[in-house]
Amino acid sequence: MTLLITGGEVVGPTGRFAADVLVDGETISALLAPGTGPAQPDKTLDATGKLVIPGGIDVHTHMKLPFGGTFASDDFDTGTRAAAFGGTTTIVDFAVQRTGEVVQDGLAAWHALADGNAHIDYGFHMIIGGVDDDALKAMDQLVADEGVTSFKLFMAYPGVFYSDDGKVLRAMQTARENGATIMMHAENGIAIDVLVAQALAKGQTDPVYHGITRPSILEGEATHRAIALAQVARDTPLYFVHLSASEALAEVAAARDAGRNVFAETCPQYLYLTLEDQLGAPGFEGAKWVASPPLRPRDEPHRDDLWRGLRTNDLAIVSTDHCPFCMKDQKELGLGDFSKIPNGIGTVEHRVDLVYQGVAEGKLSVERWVETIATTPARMFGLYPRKGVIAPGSDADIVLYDPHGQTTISAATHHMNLDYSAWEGVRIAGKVDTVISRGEVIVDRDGGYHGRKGRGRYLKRGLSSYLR
Ligand code: DUC
Ligand code: ZN
Ligand code: ZN
Repeated sequence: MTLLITGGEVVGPTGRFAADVLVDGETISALLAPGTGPAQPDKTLDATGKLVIPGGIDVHTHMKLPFGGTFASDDFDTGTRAAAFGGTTTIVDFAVQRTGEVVQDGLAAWHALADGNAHIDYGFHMIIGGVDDDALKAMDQLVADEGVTSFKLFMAYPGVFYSDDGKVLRAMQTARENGATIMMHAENGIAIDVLVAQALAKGQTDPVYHGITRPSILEGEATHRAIALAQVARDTPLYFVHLSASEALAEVAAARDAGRNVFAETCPQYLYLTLEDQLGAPGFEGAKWVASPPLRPRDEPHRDDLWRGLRTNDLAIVSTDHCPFCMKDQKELGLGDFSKIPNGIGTVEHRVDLVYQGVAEGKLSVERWVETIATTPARMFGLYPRKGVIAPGSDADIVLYDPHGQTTISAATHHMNLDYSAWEGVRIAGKVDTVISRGEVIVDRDGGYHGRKGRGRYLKRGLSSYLR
């Protein structure tokens, strides 16, 4: 089966250029001068006026994450189908080991959730919630045998996922030996828990206090501490997830300027939304935007700094931290006590569009958009060049994007299993036109869906391309 994509503008690591793309089966076989492709391919797609980009790669999702007595509302079926509609053709989800659990059991549980259910290809990181001798040995085994080459640690959530500094250091030392990347949730959870208890004692129970009790300086402090610990662990590769604060970005930038193996991502919610406008919405509505780290104050420089960080590569990637909880029966668990609101926002369907809106507003170049949503995620997490680039030999994961289209986000039209949208009414000056996964058109120009549950494959990942 050959597919010829004609007339489009391909965007890749070397820039933007007019080319036709020839797909043979599941992979890209050639990039051709426009009009020079085979006369009779099995199928042709006209991409005139469209950008032809590698399928989006979201390296931070939480399908079915257990949290606060409930589970994230998207599973691998609903969540990866929604991702496909939004132009994302690969996710890397977080398998979970909690204190006292066997790491390999957590990984097996995640395979059981995904196997036969995913619509697009997927890999796993592993959350290590209980660092001990067995967990450290398991990290070696996952890197060597399972294609899991990155491990998330939490400096937040004492009693749930939290690792103290000694545990963080031991996991970093292990990663330094086996080549893995440590992914860090950097917030000072011990101090935050004190502030939370004090707020609740004063009767401050509304969702906005979730943000007020997690000040940005405590993300900056934890970021600094993690960088110091990684230095002690002989410069372990360290990747900060969901970076939200100027103070944290400054720490990352300083470490990178000093030549350290430090990287970071941010998420759309931190680029656009604020503590006052969303988390501070009247009544309980702010619960829709309770996530950790929290949305930051409107009048502080965080959002501008994050966009700048994306331009300068101090922020390498935009992922979503997709962790949806419905208002009904889930977010409602925290009525009258913000600390019981399950933490998370659902965005897996909208990331490609939301970062493109930065292009439309002149904040990012088209090339940088593609790097931050597809190419760098693939390189950072051992999927390149199979994913993240339009090149001969790569998987034919391709999105045709219409830079002249319009998208309006709404819970009425989204595909996530979520009874509200954190992005209700947001308009994007662009549109996902056609989505191809391993050579198969899974979303067509009219929004028709041709994918199916179970077609997505597990990806064994290699080590980061950014390290020797
Ligand atoms: N942050 C969230 O908002 N949800 C799940 C885990 C996390 O770190
Ligand atoms: Zn986190
Ligand atoms: Zn997360």
